[in-house]
Amino acid sequence: MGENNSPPESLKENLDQNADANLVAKDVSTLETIGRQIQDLMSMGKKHKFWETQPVGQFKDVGDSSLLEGPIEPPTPLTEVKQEPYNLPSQYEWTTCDMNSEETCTEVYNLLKNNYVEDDENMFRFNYSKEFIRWALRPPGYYPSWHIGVRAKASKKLVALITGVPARIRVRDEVVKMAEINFLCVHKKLRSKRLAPVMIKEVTRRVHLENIWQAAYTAGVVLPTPITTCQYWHRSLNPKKLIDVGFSRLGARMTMSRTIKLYKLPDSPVTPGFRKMELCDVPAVTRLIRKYLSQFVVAPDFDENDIEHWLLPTEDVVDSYLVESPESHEITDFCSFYTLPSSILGNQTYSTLKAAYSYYNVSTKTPLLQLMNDALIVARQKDFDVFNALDVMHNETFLKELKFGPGDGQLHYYLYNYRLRNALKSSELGLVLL
Ligand code: MYA
Repeated sequence: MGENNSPPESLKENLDQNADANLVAKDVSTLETIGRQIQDLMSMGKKHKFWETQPVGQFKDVGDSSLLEGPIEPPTPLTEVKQEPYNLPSQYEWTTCDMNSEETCTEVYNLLKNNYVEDDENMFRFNYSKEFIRWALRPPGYYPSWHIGVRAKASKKLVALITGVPARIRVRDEVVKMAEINFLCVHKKLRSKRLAPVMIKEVTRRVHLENIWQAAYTAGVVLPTPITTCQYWHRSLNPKKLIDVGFSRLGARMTMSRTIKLYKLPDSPVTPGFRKMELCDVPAVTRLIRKYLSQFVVAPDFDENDIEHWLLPTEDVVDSYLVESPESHEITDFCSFYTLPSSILGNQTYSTLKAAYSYYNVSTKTPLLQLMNDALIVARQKDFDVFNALDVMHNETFLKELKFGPGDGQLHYYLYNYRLRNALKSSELGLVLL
């Protein structure tokens, strides 16, 4: 993967861990985690020819308490923002991907399906569905100009992508307009040609043209400088398939039938009043989530339109459940997950791993552990193979107890043109990017 050899986002369990998930400690120093730490340290020592020129926290400034928190560079007058696109190598041209067009959506889908993020052993590759991509790229107030593609001039084939969507992100007590950058992808045959920096500069230019000067993004690679580093945890729902495809391994002294029994779940949710979220719940869910997210250092500032878009259930894209008190009809708890399958590369029997990703969860009356156990139960009912969660927000309080095991990769969170005094603990982060 270009010059950065750190692993991408975790797509599978850390197979060096004991598969008996409730015995696994997060920071056990396996060879794999030590190897990762060495790689990360090497990345910090190495030159980042592009990132060193950008307004992001630089490695040399880590720990310098004289630097103030907030924007690194002030905005420039809009008239001073470059009006023409950056130059691409002569065989390529910019295209704006119209996500309302079925045809363009299919092209974007195919580019990502064949070239997007893989685990470090190339066993799995994210396979975002078309509906998911449309949902992710058309939130309230989205800018079509931020859906940027690169085509080969001769064939018109789509060979690269970078996208942004607008978001209001609160950092401590300041709400900052930002772009969330995602789906940076360069066709496998065009890697390591420094196309990514041009694409990042082009999306930056187009974001600036909308008078927005900050961005948030995540990556599996270490770049200057993460605001926090998270770990993925995985909860087997279909252990036999996960073992068959090499996602998990049978634990020491475990048989298949003991493993299946270990991960067995009740047939239906146990919490009275647990039901699917509906349109009429948007105001109550917005109040619940806003209040909950206010405790984290970095979190989205959702309004009702955002909640309707990001959390109202959409088939095969996002699922949301809440607890309505049977007595008072008050909405007291909420949980959600999004659907992101991965292609299984080179397995005879299975082609897709169906994964649910924990999204935003709030507990006020139902214990979080019970709420998330109900989320696991509905995910199992819906035939997901695995339920994934980052160690953000309060997730650490249920991961081990609900038999999640640690993943093999880390996810680093970044802000562009915004400095934080110190890195955050993952539990101080209230933001989940797709
Ligand atoms: S994260 C998902 C990224 N995608 C993948 O992992 C899919 C598979 N990989 C690829 O398609 C390519 O390997 C990519 C790099 C496209 C990733 N984020 O062109 P190159 C730096 C940022 O020769 P390639 C996501 O989508 C690298 O350090 N920079 O490399 C969020 C080096 O710079 P430097 C990255 O391998 C994206 C330079 O690129 C990443 O052909 C957020 C090498 O370029 C990465 N994931 O292509 C983007 N990987 O020399 C930033 C490598 O300095 C947004 N690099 O080390 C910033 C905010 C912008 C908006 C601001 C508004 C105000």
